[in-house]
Amino acid sequence: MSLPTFPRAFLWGTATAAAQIEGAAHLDGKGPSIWDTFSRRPGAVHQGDTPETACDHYHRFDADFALMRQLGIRHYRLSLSWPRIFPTGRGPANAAGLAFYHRLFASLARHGITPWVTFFHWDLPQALEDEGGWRNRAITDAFRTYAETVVREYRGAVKNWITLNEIFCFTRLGYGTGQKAPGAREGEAIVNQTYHHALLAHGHAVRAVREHGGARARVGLADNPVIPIPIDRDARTLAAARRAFVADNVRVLEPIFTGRYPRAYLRSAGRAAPLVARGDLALIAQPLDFIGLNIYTGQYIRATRGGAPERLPFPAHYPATSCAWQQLVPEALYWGPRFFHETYGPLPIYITENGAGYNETATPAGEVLDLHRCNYLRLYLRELHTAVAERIPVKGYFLWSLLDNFEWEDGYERRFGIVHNDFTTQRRTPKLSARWYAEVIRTRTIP
Ligand code: IFM
Repeated sequence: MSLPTFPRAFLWGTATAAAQIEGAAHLDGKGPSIWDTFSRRPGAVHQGDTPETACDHYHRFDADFALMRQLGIRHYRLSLSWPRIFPTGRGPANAAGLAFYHRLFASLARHGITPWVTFFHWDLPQALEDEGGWRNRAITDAFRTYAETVVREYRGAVKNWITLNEIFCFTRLGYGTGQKAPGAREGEAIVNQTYHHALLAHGHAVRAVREHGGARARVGLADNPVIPIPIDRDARTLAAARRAFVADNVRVLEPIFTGRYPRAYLRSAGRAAPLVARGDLALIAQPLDFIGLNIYTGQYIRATRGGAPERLPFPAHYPATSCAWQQLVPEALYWGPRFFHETYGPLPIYITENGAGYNETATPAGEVLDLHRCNYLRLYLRELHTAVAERIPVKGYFLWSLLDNFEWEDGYERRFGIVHNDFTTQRRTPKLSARWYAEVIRTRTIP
């Protein structure tokens, strides 16, 4: 039996984020981020863990990139730390912060690894939060300066830019439910406004890349849409799932890809609808070079009698990773790209995150035999292969994550790495899944 084989041009990478791996939280002039502050709030993060040291990647990136290279990983998605570059969010840039990323990009180049750089992956400078954070439209000016500064600074090293990571998480979960930093619990109007300000920041980053990034620069967004999974292939079920795809992702994908908030959304939001100034939607809806989809799970859908989507709850004991939100739904890697493509057209798609959170330990012999992660990846990548085989334009895949790291409110309890990290010694041990992924990359097949 022949194994599913990916095209030669398909990119394979891993992904990380600054606050989750760098550590050096107060070194070389870095300012505090909202995650430095939030993690010190009693009860906010598992066992009071903080990003203070994390994987100490700040001092170990060279060895980490050598390991990536050994595994055959040639593409790397990382994020810049805004408070490392602008310690208070505004004012003069921190020369030591800028120099750190120059060293890091030089090391990537030496190892033959291409960077994919996210401007913002949740570590907002605390000083900007003190001014209201994403609630305050003024944040978008600070973001514009930050984006222009880093694009000009690194245009020689970086061609692939990603504006923001998972708008839903740092707006709704940061300002609505309070489970993520800054841990606020605002009403719907403010939450909707934080989404809108995030979209404006996205627009500024796109503009910065177009104006200063050089001819070969490309830019996209890393979004984590809710992925509806039709429970069967009946035409009514498919239509209901398509409707759910638009409705459940309306705050981000519609304004970016259609240049408007749909009337139905504005009507249902009522007085909680975001305040939109003239020119905002043109800024937000500038054309992108690709979309990044972060996909971990999905939601099964069937059609009601009237054809509306009915979202099916997961029954007890439905298989999941050790994260409560991460049910195993491999088909999400098929339906996510397919619904995006059918709804918003022929943009290249990258899976900018996919992976599995468990809490495994090493065997007495020191191996980490993460069979569950290998299995998860195998099932998901087979589905992705089907999408590619059907000519949905998925061009690459970034596995989350290279290393076990600071998993936000779950602290160091939840491990997503294909490389195990001992947070006491900082010893890196490739897990079984790292070897498995290296084989996928080498053979372009899913064993
Ligand atoms: O660790 C996170 C990442 O920062 C954003 N996407 C989901 C991952 C796993 O929870």
